[in-house]
Amino acid sequence: YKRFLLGILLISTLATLAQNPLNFGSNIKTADPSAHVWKDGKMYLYTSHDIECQPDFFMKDWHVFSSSDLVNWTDHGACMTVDDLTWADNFAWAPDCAYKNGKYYFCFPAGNGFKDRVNPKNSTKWMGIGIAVSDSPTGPFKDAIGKPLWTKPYANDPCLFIDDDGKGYIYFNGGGDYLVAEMAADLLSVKGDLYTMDMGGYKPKREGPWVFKRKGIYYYTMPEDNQILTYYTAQSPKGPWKYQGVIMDEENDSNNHHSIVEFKGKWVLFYHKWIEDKTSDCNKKQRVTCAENLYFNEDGTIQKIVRTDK
Ligand code: FUB
Repeated sequence: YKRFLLGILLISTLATLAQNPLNFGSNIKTADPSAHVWKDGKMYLYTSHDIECQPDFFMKDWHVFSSSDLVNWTDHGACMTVDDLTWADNFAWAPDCAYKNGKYYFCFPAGNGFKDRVNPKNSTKWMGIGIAVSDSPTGPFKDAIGKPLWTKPYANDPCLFIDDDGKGYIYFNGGGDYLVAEMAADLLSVKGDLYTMDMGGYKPKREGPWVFKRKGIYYYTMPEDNQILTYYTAQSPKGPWKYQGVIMDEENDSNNHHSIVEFKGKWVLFYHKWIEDKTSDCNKKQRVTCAENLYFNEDGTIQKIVRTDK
């Protein structure tokens, strides 16, 4: 009888762990997860949203999900859409969120125009980064400045990092350089110039930076060549950065946007993977959010992660 009970326990544990892609309770396709653990100890994921069959990542809204155990998720719905903006009508791409002085700052890229792949000179596509604020981690978020933080360079994929001293830094994909800007104290504008960081001479094409701090070390992580997750470390939030290696290999020759956060004493990597959606007539740009445990070595280096279905 004891063995039978143990067997049942084992099966139910395995069933609970089998959770990649994360089960958000619907067929929604999400990408670019930015993970944060706020004051209530819950994990919050801010994601972009793939719309079926849209060309060139035409995306219209951002979503929030929360969980106390990373298995059972609450879908809080869209926290903002491009319809809420006066300065953009498309490209609701990879967002981030930060908390400061009782408010949540949703940092998002959006844009307009289109990319002409046949005659690139006819392209009108433009993207910038905005800031929206809410008293709640799940929104709704309201555009706080009514315009992008800047119009040049073209910018997307922001990571809004708040250091232990309360200073905010925005890292982003901006016209091909590894850029950072310090934020003003109210997080509603940039203080000073955009700063090109020293990456130690190693400069692959990249998007989706994610910065976090652990034991006094700053980690700059990114999908190198938009696909392979790699990381750098530094002693200051603006670098200089030292290349450290690969966190996760690419899969299906597709992009992989991620975030890394500590949750209940363990570190977790969130990322998206591309799937063939058999329920859809169109398999383009169908991404789903996944998670893996992430482990550090004694010296602060990160152990390489192999994708799992759990
Ligand atoms: O989801 C749209 C774009 O694809 C993101 O902004 C990039 O990081 C890539 O994941």
